[in-house]
Amino acid sequence: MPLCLKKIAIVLLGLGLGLTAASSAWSTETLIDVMKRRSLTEKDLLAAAKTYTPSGGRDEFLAFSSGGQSGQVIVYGIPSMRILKYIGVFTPEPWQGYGFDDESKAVLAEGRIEGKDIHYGDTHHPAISETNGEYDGRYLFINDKANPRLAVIDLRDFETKQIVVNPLFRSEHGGAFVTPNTEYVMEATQYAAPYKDVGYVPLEKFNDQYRGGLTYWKFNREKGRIEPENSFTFELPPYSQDLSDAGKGPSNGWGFTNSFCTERYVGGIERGRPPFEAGCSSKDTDFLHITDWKKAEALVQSGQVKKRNGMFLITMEQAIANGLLYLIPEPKSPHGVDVSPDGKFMIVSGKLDSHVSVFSFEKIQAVIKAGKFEGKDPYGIPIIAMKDALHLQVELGLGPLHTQYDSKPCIAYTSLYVDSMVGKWNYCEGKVLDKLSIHYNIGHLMTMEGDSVSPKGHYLVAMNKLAIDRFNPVGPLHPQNHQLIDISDDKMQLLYDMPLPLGEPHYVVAIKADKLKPEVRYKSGWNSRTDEKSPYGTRAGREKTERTCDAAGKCTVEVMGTVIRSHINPEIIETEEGDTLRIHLTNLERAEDEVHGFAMYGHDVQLSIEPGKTASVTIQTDRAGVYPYYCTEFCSALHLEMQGYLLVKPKGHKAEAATMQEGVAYTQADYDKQVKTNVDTQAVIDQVVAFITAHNYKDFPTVVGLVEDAIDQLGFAKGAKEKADAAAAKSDWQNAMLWANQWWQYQVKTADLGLRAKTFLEQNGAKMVK
Ligand code: K7E
Ligand code: CUA
Repeated sequence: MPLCLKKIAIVLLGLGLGLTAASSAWSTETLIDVMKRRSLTEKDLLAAAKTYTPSGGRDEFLAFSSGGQSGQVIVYGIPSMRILKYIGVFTPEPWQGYGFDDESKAVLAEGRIEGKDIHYGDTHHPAISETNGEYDGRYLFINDKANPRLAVIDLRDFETKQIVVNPLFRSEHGGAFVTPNTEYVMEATQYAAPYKDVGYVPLEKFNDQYRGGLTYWKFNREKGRIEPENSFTFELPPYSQDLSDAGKGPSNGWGFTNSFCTERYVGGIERGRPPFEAGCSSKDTDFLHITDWKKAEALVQSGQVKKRNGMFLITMEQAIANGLLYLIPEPKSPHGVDVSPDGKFMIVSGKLDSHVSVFSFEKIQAVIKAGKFEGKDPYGIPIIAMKDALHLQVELGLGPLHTQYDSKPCIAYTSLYVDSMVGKWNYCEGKVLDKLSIHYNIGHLMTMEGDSVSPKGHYLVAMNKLAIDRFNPVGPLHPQNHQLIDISDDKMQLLYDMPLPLGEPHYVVAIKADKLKPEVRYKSGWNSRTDEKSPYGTRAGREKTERTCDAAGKCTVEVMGTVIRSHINPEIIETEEGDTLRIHLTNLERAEDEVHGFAMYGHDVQLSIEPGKTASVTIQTDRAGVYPYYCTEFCSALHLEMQGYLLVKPKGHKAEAATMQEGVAYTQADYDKQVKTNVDTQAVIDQVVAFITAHNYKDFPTVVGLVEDAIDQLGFAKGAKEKADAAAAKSDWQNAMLWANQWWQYQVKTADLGLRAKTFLEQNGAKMVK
């Protein structure tokens, strides 16, 4: 046995976990055997122990990753790196019915660009809402670089609620970044362009008529929505503004946005001009833009700012005259600007410079107060000399990009794109502390709550631009690689590679999982996208279908339906060729995770109806035919039977009077046998009910939901029993047997819910109340 293996064996034995004898209880292979077989080292095992989360275990942090070009957000746990959800944001996502039900189609429609549907988004920077600079776990914002848009996701249900389109920009990058109390969400342009209310402007007029900008989107916390009418934009020079960050602590009220291509170069290879990349990197410095949003807000409120295309636009002249906008040279082609947790420093890295630059907010303010500028840019914006604003610079490595903060004071981590490394350093004293190689070409990096006033330390995730050979090959398009790094010691330790099979994620934010309070069900009949009761919410027994025709003879069939284990009500929908069909389905369940789906042949219909939700879909039934529909979530033992037919009748079709053909003829004996089963089942239900009611089940919301559903199902059972009894009284054994069977189906669901409730109570320490 090699020494290191022996050591592990001793440690495990010390914990009462024998490597040989004791472990054989569940495995004939010992830990040592597995290590040998899989060529694992002691270091591997240690790393595994730090990330492995046993079955049923929960993660300490939840990460929200940009889904890049997928237009989605990826949710995963840390340290397990298990993916939990893809949230549809700018892109339809069928599993969630996003972009398929009428409610979410309305959200996506908010994101139309100049009347066109956009079927993707290029998401870059997620941001969690903050209260006093701390992540509060209520909302998530994310930007779309390609079509300047911002989305609001509610973290109570992880659904996208709103998309706003920037009315001026034609590209953006510096969003979403929130101010310390989520008063505003920042969104800055990337590629300068004429504002959207102006059509064509030749590139020859770039300096005069192309513009950048920075929008502060006003967020209404109570409503959980952005208010475009109360938002404002800084007009900025046609530099390529890049990333932003909001000040905090002493710098609260200010925003920081860096830029590249302040050369204002326009390429044109086909015209014989040197490409953009040559002309956009010729100067040694670009500009960090500093904006005073508090003063700007006051200026807007004073009524002195005019709206342009529906957006308050603070012109450069206004911003200069009111002292709202300043520039500081920053090293060549910078990419990140990250405000330190105490709000005193702004760290900027130049992609083409090996230094990270630490700017001091105090020094910046001193220059502004003294009015001692080194000059003006071509648009008259005052320039603060770099030396007057710098705290220090550190030579960290090649291609520094983004910086994140540790829970320990003055400690930062910066991604080194060209070196493919993470650099750990002290930004107060300017000392390099540690470097770790990663694979390969890191973009952003992220520490736990690393953007907040109190980063939580523990872990860092490196978001690498290339994965190359890290994973089993899956064709020329490789997965992304997020690498988990332990930062709790002085030396960083690489723990885990996670392939991310979606888009090119840019930035990620992670929050302590216990700050999130997601709900498990909606209030009954709920429109989850508007957060209001749906006018189409339907209760059990109130299902109905109505056909109405307008004066022009155009008819609409409106279905107010319900879904519950294990049927869709209605099971038969009839329309006439040419009718519009509107189906509204309410999930009557309250039990956790009892979701029903709804898919229909030939109509691009796929809904996700979570407990309490009402989802609607509108289709044109323009071809006569038979269209099966069914539930798409395996919701119960009789899930496959959760089905129905849409019958689109030809115009002028005359129905023949006929009874339904049935496959089996039932006798009284069949009926009696079924009734006996039902009586036995009821005895089981009674036992379970006795157990539940003898305990303090009302203290467990999960169980209360299950019990409510069980009571519903039992009520339906009673109704079915009455129908069975009535048919039996008339010796109609066919219907007596079928209703007796339906009575039993309801009992089975009742028993299933009851047993889930009982198990929950047993596992969660419920107490006897009698
Ligand atoms: Cu560096 Cu869009 Cu933040 Cu990509 S960005 S890495
Ligand atoms: Cu409901 Cu399957």
